[in-house]
Amino acid sequence: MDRLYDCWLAYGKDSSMKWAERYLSRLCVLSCGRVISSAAKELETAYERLTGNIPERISEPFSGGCFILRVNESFGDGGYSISVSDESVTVEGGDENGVLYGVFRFLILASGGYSPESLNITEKPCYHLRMIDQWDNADGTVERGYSGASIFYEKGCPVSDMNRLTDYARLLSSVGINAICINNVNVHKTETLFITEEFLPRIGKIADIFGDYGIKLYLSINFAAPMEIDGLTTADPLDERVINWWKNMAQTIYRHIPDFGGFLVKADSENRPGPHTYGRDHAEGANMLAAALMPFGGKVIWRCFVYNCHVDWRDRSTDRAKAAYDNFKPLDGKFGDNVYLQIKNGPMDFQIREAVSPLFGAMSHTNCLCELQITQEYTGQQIDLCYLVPMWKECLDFDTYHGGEGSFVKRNILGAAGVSNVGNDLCWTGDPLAGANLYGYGRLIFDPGLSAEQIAEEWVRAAVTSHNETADIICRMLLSSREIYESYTSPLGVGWMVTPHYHYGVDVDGYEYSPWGTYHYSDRDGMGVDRTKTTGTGYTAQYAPHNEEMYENASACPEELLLFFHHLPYTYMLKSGKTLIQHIYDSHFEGAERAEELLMRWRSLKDKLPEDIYREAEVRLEKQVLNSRQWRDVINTYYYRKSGIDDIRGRKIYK
Ligand code: GCV
Repeated sequence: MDRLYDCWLAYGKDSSMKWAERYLSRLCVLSCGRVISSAAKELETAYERLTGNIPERISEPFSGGCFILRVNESFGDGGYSISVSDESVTVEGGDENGVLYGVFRFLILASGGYSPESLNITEKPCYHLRMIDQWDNADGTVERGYSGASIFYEKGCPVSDMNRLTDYARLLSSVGINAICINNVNVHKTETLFITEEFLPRIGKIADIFGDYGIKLYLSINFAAPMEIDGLTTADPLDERVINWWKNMAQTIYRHIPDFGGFLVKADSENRPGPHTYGRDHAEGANMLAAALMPFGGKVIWRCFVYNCHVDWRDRSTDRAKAAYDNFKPLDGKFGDNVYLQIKNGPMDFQIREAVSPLFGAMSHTNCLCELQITQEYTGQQIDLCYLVPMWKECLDFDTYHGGEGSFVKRNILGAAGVSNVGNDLCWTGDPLAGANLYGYGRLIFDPGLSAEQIAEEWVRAAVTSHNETADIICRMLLSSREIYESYTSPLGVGWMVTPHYHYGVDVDGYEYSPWGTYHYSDRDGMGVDRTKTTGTGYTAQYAPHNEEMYENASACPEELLLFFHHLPYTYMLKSGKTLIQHIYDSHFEGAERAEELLMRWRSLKDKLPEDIYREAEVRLEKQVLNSRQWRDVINTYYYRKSGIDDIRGRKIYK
């Protein structure tokens, strides 16, 4: 066992574990089932790691100390209660998953140094769908993966050694994840065949592993599969042959995987096939698949990341931010009961700062999920430190005002899907500190009311150190990291300015004249995208009136989003009393300084941290310092050259 590999399930590496002897030496399992068996096994693993012994299995509670597991339906699906007394710990779950979640919760917190007496906890998940999306490909690569190769596939096939997948299932279920889609939404040739007899036996084995931890398996499908697999001449969702093809396919899948979750679909997006080819809309496409899965209880998760990626930058009237709403709002209420629309948190693409998607709350007659990106595509690629929970909370806490004040995104959705940041690196997430994002995603969608601070603290204590002062410093590093990353990258919500395709590092005009629709429109006088109704693209009108007004007027618009909504002169005066150009200079100088401070703070902890965790993170923080300097100098020089305006503080800008 290895500290890096174990992540937040590193029982007993750190602190005194008297509680283990007291509660874990006897195990009393009063309900049965495959997920409860996993819960019991986890307790055995923990006890063995802590003490070197195996707990005794007993059939009745024992007053001299024991750990009791049972199902008690009153706690609801996935809900649980932990009761700690002098003699015992009792975990009762509303179902088997609830028991497993309660066990993990106790173990994570107790091994993070929280006293067992403080762990009388009753919790219930806020959403019934808590999903992870893998962007893994059959050839072993991971699209937007920064943590090594896929743990699911190698050389065109699903892996046969299930040990790593079992440990992944443990990590995910320990934070309440109950669904996983195991292949990339961009479905290529080999993955198109995953739904066929050729691959289903092997996919079924993976489903079994995750099923043992209460996690349902989903597959991303290719909308044109009937043509590619069986040579049909069409994939038209209203064509009888196509309808029957998918019905037969559903039967085949469920024969192999009786608890199969369903399909995840990226259609008519970034050159993927979809119903538009046949003059059909997204509802017609999704409902056809949903009807095939319905008899088996399966779901269709249909992505709203639909936009034209072939726009002409000369045409100022098109706006990529408007695309999802334009495509889906007219279809509200037309989707089947087992269809879920998966909406990215923002209308563009997982930038460090963008507005919240106007689709949330606007689709009041449709099942909606929020899609969050745990993998740090645009947010530092697991090199630069960026704890994402504060950003996700902003989205979930956003008041859409559809249905009046208090219509928060978190109340408009039925669950979430997070794009995984995991690969076959020893520590799973490239940067060990990026483990906080995987942990944080699960915890946050179990209970969106949790604070970013609490989640960070839990994770640091379980995964890095339970030493109070050290844990506190790391928490503060995490909590400041998003702001730091934002301050040295693209300013005030305008986004992008990254190296095209690769998306790490600065290239201010990299996408400026490209077909992707991601522009900042900087000229000699000013910058930003005018998305107002009055003079711009009209995007603001996609929000409920309260938010529309807020975004429409530059003076009411939250300043961190100013350039997302407005094109403004460099001399525009911000509320801080600084001009826009001065803000750009200041934030970039400060951002690079603060990145360096992160490194210094980490170095100050060298002797207090497990060596391997220290080393892996240090290398990355060093790279972050260089990256932040490059961003600082390129952005400052670029805007100095455009505007001809000096930094009033006379700092070094390369001219
Ligand atoms: C999986 C962005 C990413 C793509 C990703 C796409 C999506 O465009 O750069 O790699 O494709 O989003 O979410 O479908």
